[in-house]
This record gives sequence, structure tokens and C-alpha cells, in this order.
Amino acid sequence: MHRFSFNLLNLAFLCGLLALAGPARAANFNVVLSSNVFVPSVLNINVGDSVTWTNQGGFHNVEAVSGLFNSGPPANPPWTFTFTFTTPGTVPYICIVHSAIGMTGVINVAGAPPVPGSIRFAEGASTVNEAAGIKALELQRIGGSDGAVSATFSTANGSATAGQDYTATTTVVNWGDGDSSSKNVTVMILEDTLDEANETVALSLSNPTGGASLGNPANATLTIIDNDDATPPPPPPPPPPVEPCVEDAETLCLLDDRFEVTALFETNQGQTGVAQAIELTPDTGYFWFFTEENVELVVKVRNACVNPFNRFWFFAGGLTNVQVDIMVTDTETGATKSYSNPLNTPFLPITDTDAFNTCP
Ligand SMILES: [Ca+2]
Ligand SMILES: [Ca+2]
Ligand SMILES: [Ca+2]
Ligand SMILES: [Ca+2]
Repeated sequence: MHRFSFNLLNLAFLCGLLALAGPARAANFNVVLSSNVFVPSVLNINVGDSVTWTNQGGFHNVEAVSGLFNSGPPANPPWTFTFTFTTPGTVPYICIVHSAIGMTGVINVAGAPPVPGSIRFAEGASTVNEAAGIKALELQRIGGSDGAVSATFSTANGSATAGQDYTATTTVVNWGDGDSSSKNVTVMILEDTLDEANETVALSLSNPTGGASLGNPANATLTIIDNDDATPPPPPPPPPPVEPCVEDAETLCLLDDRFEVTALFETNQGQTGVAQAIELTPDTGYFWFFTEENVELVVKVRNACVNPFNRFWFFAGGLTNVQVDIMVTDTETGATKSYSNPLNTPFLPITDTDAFNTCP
């Protein structure tokens, strides 16, 4: 019992599907025989339709001139005759008794209506790399191929800009009668060097002709994948120009004149001055503050640009307890170091083996 119900349900479902998929429903038309005429005498129907003739008065019959149908011998009412037309064509018919006085008719049977189908995009969304140059997009004609049809394909800005990211396009795409093949349209992609987000082009179909309709999707999105990196950070500014060391009465130029050494002093009576420089060897010199024969400060710069040191060293020793401020400049790199001995403090030795990390 269950199986039977199931099969019935299936059958009903299948019939429903067939009815949905089939051509327009067959219709029935009526022709009346009266006063020696057929009313209407000309009838336009479609294949699959049927016509019922009803005699309302007189001694008549109905027969196709071609012999396609015949209601039988003429007879008085009441009678009816029905015929279903299954092929297209023009079918003249008569009443055999009264055709000579004009009791004739015509049934025009049209073939099945054409099914031009609909036009759509194969994909609603697609992507293309910015460097690809061109993107092909597939258009489909589905659901029928009767007659020649066309549709218009166009691009429009999404977040992408026509002329910068792609070339705007409007194209009419044509299909011939019976042609249900897919057609490609193309969009030109423009490469640039801008670091952009991925950008979109809006694609649309419009203006279907030849009885075609627009299918789903009739709108699609093409995303252009950017291929540019963020702009690199600007290079660091060049180091400030470095003045060469110029030896004078207040300036020592040590280690092949690369390191400039100067010093200032201040006494506890408020006397200040620039220390006077005397070079002793290429890497060592001394300063006096008050009188030439009274040495206050000895300095040297040593090249320790070898493993494991890899530094220029600065050493200083003082024979004083005044305030001393020493400035050392590497004139090749502009690097500077300064050292101070506080006022009223016996000069503390300076042994800076980390002084300049500027080895070549
Ligand atoms: Ca852009
Ligand atoms: Ca771009
Ligand atoms: Ca690019
Ligand atoms: Ca780009």
C-alpha cells in the first residue's frame, strides 16, 4: 500500500514537471454551424489545440479539403465533432452539402512558439591579476536556441577606475539561430605601479534581442588583484657633512688628523678659558690652561680596530682639580664624545675603550 502511494505521488510529480517544461497548454476552440456558415470561418490555433464544431441548424457535415478530418455524412442537429491538430499548416474545410454557396472555413495551425532562451554570465564573480593584461568572461545562452538573438555586455566602475585599472567596454554579443554555444567577451586590464586594494569592475548584460531574456546572473563582478608592494620608505638622510680637522693653537688633530680634540676649563674663582693644544706624537697631545710650561691635561686616541676590540679608544690624564670639559670628534663620521671632570675634583683618569664604534 505504501509503495503504491509512493508511485502515485511520483507520477503526479513527474506529470507536474512535464507540464511545467512543456509548451503552452493546448486549447480548445469552438466553431458553430448555423445558417449555412461556419462561425468563425477563420480560426488561428497552435499545434496541439483542438476545434469542436457544433451544428446548431441545418443539414451539414465538416470535412477537410485535404481529407485530414471528416465528421461523417451530413446530418441535422444536434451533433458535435472535435479534431485535434498535431501539425502546423493551413487546413481549409467545407460542408459537403453547402460549400458551393460559401459554407467553407479555414483553420490556421501555427507551429510551437520559438524558444529563444536567455543570456547570462557563466560566473557571477571572477578575478584577474593586474598584470594579466586581458580577462575573458564566458556568456551562456540557455533554455532555448530558436532564432538569432543578442545581448549587450558592458563594464562600469566598481572600486576600479576605467582608463586607469581597465578599459571600459560595451559589446553586442550575437548568437545565430540554433546556436547555444558559449561566447567569450574580454576586458582589458591595465597594469600600474600603485599599491592599491583589490578593485572591482561591475559587469552587466542588457538589451536582449530576438525574444531572448536575461538569465541569472545578468550582473557579475570582476576583481582585479593588485600586484604592487607598499612604496619603500625613503632612504635615510645622508650624514651631515663633516669638517676636516684643522690643527690650531686650541685644537689637536690626532690619528692622521682624523680625531679632533679640544678642551675648556673653569676655575673655582670663575676663570674660564679654552685649553691650548700641543701635539706630542701622531696620537697623543697635551693642553695647558694658564701658562705654557704648566701642563694640565694629556690625551690620546688609539686605533684598536682589530678583533676583539674594533673600537677607537680615548684616554686622558689630568694634573689639575679645575673643571675640564673635553670634546672629541671623529671627523670622518661626525661622531662625537664629550668628557667632564668636575670642579674641585682631582682629575679622574679617562680610559674609554668603547669611545668610537666607527672602525672602517
Ligand atoms: Ca585603482
Ligand atoms: Ca590598478
Ligand atoms: Ca602593478
Ligand atoms: Ca596596482
